[in-house]
Amino acid sequence: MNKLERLQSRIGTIADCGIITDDVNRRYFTGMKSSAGILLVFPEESVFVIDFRYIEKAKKTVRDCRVVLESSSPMEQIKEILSTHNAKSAAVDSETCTVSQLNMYREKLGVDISDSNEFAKAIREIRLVKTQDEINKIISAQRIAEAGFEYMLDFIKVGKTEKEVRLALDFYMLSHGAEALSFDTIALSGKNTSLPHGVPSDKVIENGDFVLMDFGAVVDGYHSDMTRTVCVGRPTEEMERVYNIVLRAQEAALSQLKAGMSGYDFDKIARDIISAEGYGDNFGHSLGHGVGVEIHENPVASPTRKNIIPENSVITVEPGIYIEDKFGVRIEDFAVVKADGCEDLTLADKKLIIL
Ligand SMILES: [Mn+2]
Repeated sequence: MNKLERLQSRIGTIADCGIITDDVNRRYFTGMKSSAGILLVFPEESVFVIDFRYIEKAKKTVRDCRVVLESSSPMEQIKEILSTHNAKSAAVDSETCTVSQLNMYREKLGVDISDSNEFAKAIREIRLVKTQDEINKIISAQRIAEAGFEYMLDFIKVGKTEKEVRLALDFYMLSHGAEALSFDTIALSGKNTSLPHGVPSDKVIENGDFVLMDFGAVVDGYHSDMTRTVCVGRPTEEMERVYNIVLRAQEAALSQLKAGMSGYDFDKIARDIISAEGYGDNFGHSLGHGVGVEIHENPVASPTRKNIIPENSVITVEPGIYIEDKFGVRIEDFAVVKADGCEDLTLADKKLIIL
């Protein structure tokens, strides 16, 4: 079953039809990027209503559902499609449908509109488990990011600013096959590395600085995510010790990751190692998150979540230690979860690199 057939097989227990209108889920199920369009999911088929700007491409590329040109009165058209399928009810995706869309459907479509979380839940459960094709796209994105990291090892020097590092890395990824960046690249140096999600500034890299880069590339809608912390010049004894604690926590978590484990237990592996060294309060974020058509998706690995990490999900492993006004270290890989372990998708070196 393809992704859309999996959703079609579940829609019947939720409503007679599911309505998808947000860019991410529409692209996930149709395989086509667009800024408009409505995907109607029925048990027996799905119908993609798309306007003139996209119709030629949709007819050529969309294979898993019927493609229909949007008319000048789309609500009337959708009402008609619902009636040919004898649909008496429809469900919206409660995570992305706006209140005004919901009101419009209730006013114009003439069927019962369900705003329960069931349809959203079904979509997220399907997205949680990746197909090999999705994993291949994620790997392609990761290979671009890693090449960018290698390039940066030559680029980073005393005197460059954080903004220059960020621009060089972004330019590299975008000119080597990335269709977009996974998120605003984080490039920090020295004291600024203690800010887990700091913003690149005009600060100049100095001798003895850590440089932390958190970045990713997007290929065919699929994201990658990695973080590396390197040192420019000699690190202090404390910097080296903290780096190696984070590395040990990261490698321990990766080596024990396997399907069926809870996000809580997975997070705890790294957190216990960091806490035992006295840095528990300096690791103030969760260990990991899912990655796919969005940069943050399920499964989550955090001290507050008991969700199960299933086979063939993709999750980041990113412990960190942040010491205010001094420095921070984060090391992030991401991996495909398997029944008896995991496949690390990140090949870049993790030993402390001194430039
Ligand atoms: Mn991440």
